Amino acid sequence: MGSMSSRGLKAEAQVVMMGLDSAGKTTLLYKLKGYQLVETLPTVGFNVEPLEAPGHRSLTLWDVGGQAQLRASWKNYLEGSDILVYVLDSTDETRLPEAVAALTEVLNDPSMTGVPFLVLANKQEAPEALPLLEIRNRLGLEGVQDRCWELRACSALTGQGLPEALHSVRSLLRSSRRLCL
Ligand code: G3D
Repeated sequence: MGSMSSRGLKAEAQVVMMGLDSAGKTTLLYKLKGYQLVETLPTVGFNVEPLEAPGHRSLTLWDVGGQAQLRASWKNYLEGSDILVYVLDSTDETRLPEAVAALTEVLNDPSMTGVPFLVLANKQEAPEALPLLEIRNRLGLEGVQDRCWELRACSALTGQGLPEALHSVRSLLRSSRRLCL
């Protein structure tokens, strides 16, 4: 359990969705519900959402950043996660460095070693959104070679890019560390 070789082979995948507050995580979840992929379970403090799509069973939603105290609690939930979905607000250039720093911190957590991740550049329908290429440059993740990752544009508001994002989640879950090198 939790070994590299078991990741991606389990019938059920633990998806962790993170991002700064206001990145659009909650909106994204509600939009996905519109696609009838998500069913909500009432929870306290964080959301655990069983996804009805094959191969997806649970999703944990966390605001990263914020106080160190909260950070300690989200770290507990990284253990056993199969994929990280990291949501960025493409319109918030001011907080982009903070968002990148928080992502880096999550990726460097020992329990995230080798776990694939998808960065969603959300709010792309907004006229002031930073272009995807710009965001790619600012992420500075081109050197990441120890795991598979993807960057995709989306809008939780319009639903643009969400089918492609789900496709990426599935293919990243299938991928093994070896295949990405
Ligand atoms: P969070 O769960 O990550 O904290 P929310 O973020 O889902 O609560 O979204 C924060 C704000 O961003 C909300 O606006 C929401 O409507 C907006 N938002 C989310 N996704 C998009 C998007 O794709 N495009 C645009 N333009 N806005 C989006 P409010 O005004 O309710 O605070």
